[in-house]
Amino acid sequence: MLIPSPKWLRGDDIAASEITPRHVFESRRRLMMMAAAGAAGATLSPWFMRRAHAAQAHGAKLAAKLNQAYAISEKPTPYDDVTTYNNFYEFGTDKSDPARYAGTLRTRPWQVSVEGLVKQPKVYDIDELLKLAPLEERVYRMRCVEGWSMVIPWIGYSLSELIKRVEPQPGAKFVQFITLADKKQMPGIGSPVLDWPYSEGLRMDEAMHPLALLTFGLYGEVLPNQNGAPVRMVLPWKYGFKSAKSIVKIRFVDKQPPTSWNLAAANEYGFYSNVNPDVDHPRWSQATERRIGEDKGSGGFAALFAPKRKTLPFNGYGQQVASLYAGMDLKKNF
Ligand SMILES: Nc1nc2c(c(=O)[nH]1)N[C@H]1C(S)=C(S)[C@@H](COP(=O)(O)O)O[C@H]1N2
Ligand SMILES: [Mo]
Repeated sequence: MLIPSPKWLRGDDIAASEITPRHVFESRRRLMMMAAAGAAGATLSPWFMRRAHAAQAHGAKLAAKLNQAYAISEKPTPYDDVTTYNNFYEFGTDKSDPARYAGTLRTRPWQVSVEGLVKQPKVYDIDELLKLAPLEERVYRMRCVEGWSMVIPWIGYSLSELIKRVEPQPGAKFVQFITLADKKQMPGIGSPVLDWPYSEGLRMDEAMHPLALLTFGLYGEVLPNQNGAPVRMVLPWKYGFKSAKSIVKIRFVDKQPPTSWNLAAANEYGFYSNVNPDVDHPRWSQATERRIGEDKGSGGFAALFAPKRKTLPFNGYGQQVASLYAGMDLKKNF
């Protein structure tokens, strides 16, 4: 077990491998990977000892006009929290792993294959996809299934813009999103934490909803690798894991597609995964959340000491999206 030194607690960016003998460190990592299987983010040591705090390098600027319809009064989460406290299991299961290890991801050249039941299937080059529709800045609340939340100024355009162009066939009922799975670029792919490639999905009407954002940037810049560069989904009314990162395939299908977290633990992670304070996770309540960055202190204690907030149905987007689920039992269809 790692014994925290004061330096470690201050969050200085020391790899655990530097202060623990290599074989101990590696077996600890293996244990954590196993503990994480079936638990989005569960690990053996408290996360606050592992939070990366190094200020993050900034990416290339990405121009976009703020869409006032999606501007909210809540304060955006600081950039350094958004880019160092991440879930991206392809780079490891610690919150700090993606910021540490995602530098190996090559985001050019990059293609996204839009395929399946569409009249105009096409392999898009990322730079063509980026220019398909005007980029907008939208400030969305994000709620992770683990009980923390952020407010992030994303840049992208509605996924519906792409869907309209590829002309779905009448048989297309669902859309599947598939992440890159390359062992050489993604150290986490070597561990069987999830079924790779990471797969997610939406019903067609959900995918067509204007809130569903095909996302290329945040905070006025291209997406940092750890946040899902060069293109990801952002679905603010659903738990964070629905928003697949670093997408290489968008597939139109007739049946509900398999999704990675549902395959890992079907009783814990449903296909819909709409944010719902009334449906608890089998192992914890979903009634409240802690907003990352709202703590008063400094160092690595952001989520621990941030005040609790009430979680809202559909993460506060009920007015826009509740009608998609009219007549459905949301306790069964969690
Ligand atoms: N490919 C892939 N996409 C993913 C994940 C992942 O592990 N792999 N984690 C999900 C989870 S659990 C969350 S909360 C969000 C986190 O996005 P962020 O790090 O940009 O805040 O990404 C989601 N998308
Ligand atoms: Mo999450």
